[in-house]
Amino acid sequence: SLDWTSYSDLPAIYEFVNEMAATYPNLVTVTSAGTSYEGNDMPLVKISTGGSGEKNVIFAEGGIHAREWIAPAYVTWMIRELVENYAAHPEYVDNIDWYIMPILNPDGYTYTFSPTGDRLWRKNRAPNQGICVGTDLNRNFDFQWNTGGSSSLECGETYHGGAPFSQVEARNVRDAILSVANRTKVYFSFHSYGQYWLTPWGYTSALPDDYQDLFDLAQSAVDKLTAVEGTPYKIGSSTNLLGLASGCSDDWAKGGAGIKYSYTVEMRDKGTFGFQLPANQILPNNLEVWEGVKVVAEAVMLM
Ligand code: 0X9
Ligand code: ZN
Repeated sequence: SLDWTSYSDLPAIYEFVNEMAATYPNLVTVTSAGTSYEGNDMPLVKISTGGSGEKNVIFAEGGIHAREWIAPAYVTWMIRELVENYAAHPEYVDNIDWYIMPILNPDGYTYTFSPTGDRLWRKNRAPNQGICVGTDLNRNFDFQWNTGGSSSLECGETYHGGAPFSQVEARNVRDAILSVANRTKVYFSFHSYGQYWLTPWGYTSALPDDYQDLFDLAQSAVDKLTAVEGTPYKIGSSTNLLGLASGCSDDWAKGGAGIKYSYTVEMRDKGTFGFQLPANQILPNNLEVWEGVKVVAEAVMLM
């Protein structure tokens, strides 16, 4: 199993999710949401006690940006917490079906682990027309695609791709979300870094009609997160806190898939280590973020 004292490579993540399914078959089902450009699997982990098939869903994912290693490290840890620690808080799984994708950009992630790759790679690894490789998967979603805050240059770090959903990894996530969208109350996209709990929109500085609902729940979550050891998080819309960025998964989850509570969580730190967060911060990060996620889960039980 993983121990979250170091970062795990792609094979270790696959081994972990398969081991969870084998050890806890009554709680965990692993299916494939599809494969990446390079043919790597994109696992979809369902955590559920079964029953009616009508339960509210929380959909959570991490690793859309290759270099943000803390994202898969958090999401895999949350799988473990829900499953191995089920007895400590059965209500979260008894009342909610969790659909979790721990690694949305397996090709890019592998590249960040490779001695011949690049630790700070962000995009996927599909070639473009020219010499530059990769699309920013978090600019490739079909909601207000290419309306600002993304690059039209293939070599750009935020290249939006040749068309909305041109990238197979983005299509795979889209289809996984759509398969349960009618009962999904919350979508979480885990990223780093900066310590922000972000709401839509990213394509405009205007706020969604129900912004106050999203803000209030985020505030309750961040209160508990910060209470653990004082880590400050800012709450607000992506555009207002980070600037325009269109074609992101969170805007599509809300505006395209109709999921009301769509959050992007930018975890530790604030730039001291940035994307290269030391491994001894994985567990402290995970413990505090989990406190926030639990607040959201409590709310989902009442929705
Ligand atoms: O720019 C991004 O894709 C995210 N920040 S990161 O440093 N992890 O790359 C923020 C995305 C926020 N959501 C929207 N702008 N819609
Ligand atoms: Zn990111």
